[in-house]
Amino acid sequence: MKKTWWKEAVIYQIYPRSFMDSNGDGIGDLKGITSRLDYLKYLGIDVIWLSPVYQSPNDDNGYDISDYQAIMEEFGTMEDFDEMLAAAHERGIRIVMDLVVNHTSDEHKWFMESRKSKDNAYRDYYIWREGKDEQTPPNNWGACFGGSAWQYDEATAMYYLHLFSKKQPDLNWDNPKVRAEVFDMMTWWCEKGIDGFRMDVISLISKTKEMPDGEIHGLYGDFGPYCTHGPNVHKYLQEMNEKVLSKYDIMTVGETAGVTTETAKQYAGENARELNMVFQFEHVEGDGKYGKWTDEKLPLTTLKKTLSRWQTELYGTAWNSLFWDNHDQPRAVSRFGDDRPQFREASAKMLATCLHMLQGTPYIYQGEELGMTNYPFQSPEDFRDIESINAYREWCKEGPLSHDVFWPCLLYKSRDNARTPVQWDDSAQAGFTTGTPWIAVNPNYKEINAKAETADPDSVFHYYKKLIALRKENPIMVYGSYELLLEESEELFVYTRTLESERLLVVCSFCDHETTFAVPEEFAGASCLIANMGNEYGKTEMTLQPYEAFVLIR
Ligand code: TEU
Ligand code: CA
Repeated sequence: MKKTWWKEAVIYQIYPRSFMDSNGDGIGDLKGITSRLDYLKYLGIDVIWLSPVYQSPNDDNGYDISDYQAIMEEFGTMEDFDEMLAAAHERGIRIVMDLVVNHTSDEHKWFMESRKSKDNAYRDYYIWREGKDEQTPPNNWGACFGGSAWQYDEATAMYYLHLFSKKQPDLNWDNPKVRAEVFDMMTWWCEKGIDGFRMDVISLISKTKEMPDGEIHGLYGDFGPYCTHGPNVHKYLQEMNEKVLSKYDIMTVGETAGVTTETAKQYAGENARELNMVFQFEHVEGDGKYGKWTDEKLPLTTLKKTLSRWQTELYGTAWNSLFWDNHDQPRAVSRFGDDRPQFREASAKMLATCLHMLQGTPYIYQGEELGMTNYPFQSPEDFRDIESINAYREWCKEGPLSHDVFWPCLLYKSRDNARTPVQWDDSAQAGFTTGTPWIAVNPNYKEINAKAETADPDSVFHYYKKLIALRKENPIMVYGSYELLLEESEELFVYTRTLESERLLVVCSFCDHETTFAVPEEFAGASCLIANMGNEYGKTEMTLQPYEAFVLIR
């Protein structure tokens, strides 16, 4: 297995709107990020993945880009960006940009041209089709944020495709001009000195020519089989690699909705000449009852089965991205752990242990290192996210489910859970802004905040800091092979890692009561690398506390 810096790195995701506001307008910005780089340096992370900072009308908080080479006014200027990049590099921190090129904003100049007439030079930059008739779109596909995936456009009396909101028209990657524009834009950023790309829904860029109705999933037809891993996706990524990626020492991670271990090897195999790694979603998306919506936890055995399959099947041939949450998912501790006050810290540390000891590159989503929790939404008006707002309307107000059935699902899975401001200290608005934040601060900020946690050696923060440091000292954490133990246990997630003669035993309790564990013979007397509570680690018959976690090394 080749050794590379991005396999050894720990990545920290910043969602700029909610990270740190420097000028009191209630919106996080680039200067805010620069002001907190020392905090990230102290935590020990190597790379920042920056969610989009480009010019955008913010229909989907920056995932709808109207100019790829300009900074969103609310976030600052290109000078602020250059300063941030230089300040990060001075501290040895790399910056990976979000590349959102499955679609643009409808306010991008390409689309404003494209919609003008059928013979416009930019017409073929997007995907236009005739409707079945004036009232009926070309097919039954539903968009990810609700409604049809087709929008009728009066100027030319045709429909354009948008797999997300109607303000996010899909680019036509089959047009070589589109690919050339995207590759030039990427080169421009690479020349600026950025360190890589996280590629938004990159598995969707190639669509089939035929676009038949999809199987009904939820309220609409499923575009999946016709858009996911489409006919030319690998060809286009190889072209991107050849023309851009291969020329720079950068890292790439593809957000590949619908990826399996087999397709992951095509995108990110050691010799694939496409991407370095992909995000897979099986462990965060297998739980939906109504589309993605649910209020139920995955059984631990299912979670272990999924993660273990990824661990063993990619071993030696492709590389895993490890994450519990991101800006699209609820907070890790609320979903996979237990955010009740008596269990929050222990379960947050347990989850961190479980993830950072797996093989792959770990991603920390802002605030996860503090054990930040889901937000106690009170009413539908509390939501800012287009997905949550539309889903409430479609499933509940205009749809088949009662408020009482749908509300717990929204509470549990809304993307806004992850988007409340980072809790920096116990002053007003958690020190995020001196003004009024664009989305409410979680009321638990007086207890859960960076100031308190950096001062407390037993905090979740310091536990993450220790895990990150351990990774630098123990190549087995990065390169060791994986084996699952106690497959059938609904209480414990136990596995080993092996590198040459060295062995790790990772034991994580996922339950809120005491449980017993028999340490395998070979680890009797082994030493403890890290643990989230005190116990006697030389013993073989152990009683574990709720959410206890520890790692033995021999
Ligand atoms: O998300 C892609 C995606 O597949 C989403 O549907 C995701 O699964 C969903 O948000 C979870 O409910 C990416 C970005 O990460 C997301 O923030 C954007 O809104 C989306 O693409 C469109 O660019
Ligand atoms: Ca601001």
